[in-house]
Amino acid sequence: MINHDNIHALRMLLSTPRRCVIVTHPRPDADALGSSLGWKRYLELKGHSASFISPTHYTANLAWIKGTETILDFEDEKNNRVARQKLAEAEVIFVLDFNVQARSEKVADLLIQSTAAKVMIDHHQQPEGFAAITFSDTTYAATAEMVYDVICELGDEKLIDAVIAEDLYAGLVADTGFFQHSNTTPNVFKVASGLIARGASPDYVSDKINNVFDERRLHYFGYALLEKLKVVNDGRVAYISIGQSEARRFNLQLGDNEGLVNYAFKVSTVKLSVLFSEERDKVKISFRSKDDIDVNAFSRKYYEGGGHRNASGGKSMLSMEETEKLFIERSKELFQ
Ligand SMILES: [Mn+2]
Repeated sequence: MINHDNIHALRMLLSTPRRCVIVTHPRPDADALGSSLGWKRYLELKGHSASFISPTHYTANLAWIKGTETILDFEDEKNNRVARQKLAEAEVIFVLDFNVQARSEKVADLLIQSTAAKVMIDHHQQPEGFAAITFSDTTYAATAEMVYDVICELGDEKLIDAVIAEDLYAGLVADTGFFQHSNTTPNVFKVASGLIARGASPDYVSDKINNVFDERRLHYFGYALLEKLKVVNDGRVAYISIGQSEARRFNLQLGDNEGLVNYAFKVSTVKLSVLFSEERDKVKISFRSKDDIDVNAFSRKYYEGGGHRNASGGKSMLSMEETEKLFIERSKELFQ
């Protein structure tokens, strides 16, 4: 539910043309990009100026999302200067799809120091209380879904054109796994229906999100599933470990592991699936689970991470071998 006092405050804030900046989380996914770019276009249609800053690069697979050519990539030297200036001049800063300022990495200091009015639109757990206006609701499947409701509550549904609709639809289907995850609520379908009515093409977006491999990457998935997938703990837990030498062998790029962790659920007994990927100084971990297996709590407890109940991330500073061994033991407590 969108809070009506917040809508009123936001309407007041945007009642005159503003210099707006939108910031999302590092390594932005389709929801981060789609919701931010859709919101940016909405602000511009309303007569505001709006810049969108990504703290890091985004994966090339998401470049099809409309508006990505306008992104100020904070890791890019030329963009960085412009982004700093936009932040310094901003009257309103929108924080989308994340809720802890420090998690914006290299943008964090500037964001924290800024005296601009801050507005959070986010669906993750445990939001920080830094924003003047906080739209934070974990019953929303996607930030894009919230942005749609906020625009409608502001009375501007008619301003949602085919570009905004497609951007928001991309975020919505990505975060619901194309309406398959447990976060697929009646409101998700209501918003999807509204977005399609306003011009989003389900077949186009599906093709752009699902069919993005090159031959090398498909071979890599085949290798990972054939050679590296291990199913343990009476078939309930599955994991794949990818070492640095394998990453080199398959020339893995940012985003190439996207989706790999979900394949283990094709085994009907698997309730917890994990991807360990070795980096220079740590093992990066992706957790996915089914039903009431809470990988958010599990990752917070053991792996300096967190996220959602059924999808979270974390890290281990131990070797891959020790990480696996300890994980197999620890995971047993999730099934007691
Ligand atoms: Mn999201």
